[in-house]
Amino acid sequence: MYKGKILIILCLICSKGFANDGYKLWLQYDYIKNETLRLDYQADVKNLVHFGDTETIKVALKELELGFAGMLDSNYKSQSKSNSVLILGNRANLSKDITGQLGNTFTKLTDEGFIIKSFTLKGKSQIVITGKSDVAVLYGVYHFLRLMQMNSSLKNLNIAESPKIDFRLLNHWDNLDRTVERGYAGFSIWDWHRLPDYKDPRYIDYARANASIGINGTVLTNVNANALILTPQYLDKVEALATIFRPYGIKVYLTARFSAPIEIGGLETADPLDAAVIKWWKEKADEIYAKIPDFGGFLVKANSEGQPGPQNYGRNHVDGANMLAEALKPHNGIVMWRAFVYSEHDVSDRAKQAYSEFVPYDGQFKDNVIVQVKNGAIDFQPREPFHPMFGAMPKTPLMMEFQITQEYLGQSTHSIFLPKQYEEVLESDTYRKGKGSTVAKVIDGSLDNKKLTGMAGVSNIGNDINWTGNPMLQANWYGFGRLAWNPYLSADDIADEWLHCTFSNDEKFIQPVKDMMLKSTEAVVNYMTPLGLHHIMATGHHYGPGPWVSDLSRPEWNPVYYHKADSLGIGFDRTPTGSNATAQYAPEVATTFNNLDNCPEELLLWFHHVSWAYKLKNGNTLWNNLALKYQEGVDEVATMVNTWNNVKPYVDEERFNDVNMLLNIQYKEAKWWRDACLLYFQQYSKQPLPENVEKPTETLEHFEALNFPFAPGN
Ligand code: BDP
Repeated sequence: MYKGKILIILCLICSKGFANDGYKLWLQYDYIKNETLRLDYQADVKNLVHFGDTETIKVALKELELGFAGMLDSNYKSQSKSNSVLILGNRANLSKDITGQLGNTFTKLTDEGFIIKSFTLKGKSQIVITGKSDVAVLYGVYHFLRLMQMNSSLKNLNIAESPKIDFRLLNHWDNLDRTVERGYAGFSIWDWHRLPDYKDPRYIDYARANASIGINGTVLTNVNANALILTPQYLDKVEALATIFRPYGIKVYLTARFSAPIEIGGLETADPLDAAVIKWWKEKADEIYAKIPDFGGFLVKANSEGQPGPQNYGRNHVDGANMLAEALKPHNGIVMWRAFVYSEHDVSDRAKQAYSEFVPYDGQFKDNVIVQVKNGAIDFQPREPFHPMFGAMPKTPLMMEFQITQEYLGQSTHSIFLPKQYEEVLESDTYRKGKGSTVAKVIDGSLDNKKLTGMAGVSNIGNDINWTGNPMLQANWYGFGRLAWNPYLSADDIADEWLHCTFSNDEKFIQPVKDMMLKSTEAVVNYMTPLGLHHIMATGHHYGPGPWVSDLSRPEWNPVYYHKADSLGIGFDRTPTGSNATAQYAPEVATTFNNLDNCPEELLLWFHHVSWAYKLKNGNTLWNNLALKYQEGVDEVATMVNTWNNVKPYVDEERFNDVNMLLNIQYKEAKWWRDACLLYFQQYSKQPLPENVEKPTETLEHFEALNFPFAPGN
């Protein structure tokens, strides 16, 4: 009996199928099987010396120990005869001998930038990991561990890296009752009720994961804010989280509900020019900073989708943002004021409204305000052209808001590699100062020499054991962090890093899965919204197709508003003959979008109402091509399912099965999207499906009748 049990346990440990629930994310620190490499690493890191004893340095040491324990033999120290030294410490604590080896590298670094350098000193080979601050050292440590996880050489290292963006933030749309707006990975990880006394160890793992990719801030609460978070009872809870995150270089931020002075302050107004309101926010800021001296600041959604704001009092965004900025200024806090605004009272094209409202204010915001702009002008669609505001506010710091959670992208069921989408946006050229004025250069401040720079990602994290509800979607959290650190990284390199650190170093696994990830983004666009279609999702929860929806109270909430399909054709005319939204772009960009023949085909129906018979570059009519694109998307998912099956030998059983089941759902749902959309649009095109497009097995009525009352995240 006893022997039998041991045998079973041994079998479990030895078999490929040893469970991995994905909790460890990209910090797996798997044992390095290549013996030569492992012995080399053991020699390189045998003697670890550190300078400084702050909480951050302790955390860095602990992480190294954890990494070494996993990747190397546990008794490697006694086995190795090496006298090489691995040195860790902030520049201020290093000896002159060591800093002397680093030349003038420090002058090029920001406070968060790190150096990893090999040299020989007093006959010993040494590697130093350093920077101007302890957090920089921690970032260097994570980079070093990543090199090991990727089985890269540790010889002749000479790395110096600073983040190109200052504020690298997750935005949690988490409510105080632990539901997560647009969250598909369970409930919020913030256990508000049991905070501040119960400190879930998961908070530390959250901080480790973020620090490992350079994320340095987290907005804890939903943009649709609850004023209660600003009451003393909740601020104590926030303080507990801030204290846990501090050693990891992560600051906390909160969403500020504009009407808080009324709701929790007992005032009669929240008018930003009212003296009592100004005083209330100043005192609130002082109160927060007394508890949390490094509090980051406020994120504000005002006068958007029913949220209160300065316009309720006849004031404007500048009045509102600057009033809060004044309150935070003495404490070095910032205001991130969101530009996601559109109104049912404004009959102009929704895509134009944020630009119209904000661009006239360029240069009027205080210097601790940064305007946070979504990547596109509508709302986190599978594909959007870049937001025209990025090319139009040279005197205002603009922060990018990407969505990591997949509100419009199959939620946590569909595998899509979002860095590919982010890369496309960041590489887009605004032409504001001629060719090469990319969105990345706007965001990192280099185009107009801006002082505040930032990138936010709406988090896909919940309390699911694997954090993101789908192991493949951890890559989007990872990739967001890496791009916030360096918006010029390629999606390809990010996928490569993530796969090595998360799954395996075996190229037989890496190559096919990387290929699958890189193609997944286009696949999703194709089976949901090809050729520039957008916002044709079902109502409310946005789960599944709903191009037929036309009866919602606000016109711009209806899919028919966006696709405008009729007997003549399909698409939203945003050229001068239509809404003229293209006029918000630089002339070079507008000309390209305006011209039916030059407009990138993947954005065709975003900018043009095109006849069903219009011939695309490949000679197909629009109708046929649309149908073929839907089919292409479905076929790509079939390939994804196949690819994943083929790499089974390289993946632990638990994550293999998880991803496998999810990919099969994605395949089923891709077909659902294709069939529902094509049947609906066919009513207008009145043409048969081209050959090679599978015929739907259900009717349009069937799809229209589907109902998901409890779809998550709504
Ligand atoms: C929309 C979401 C809504 C958010 C809003 C926002 O549907 O839940 O509150 O964006 O970004 O995409 O404020």
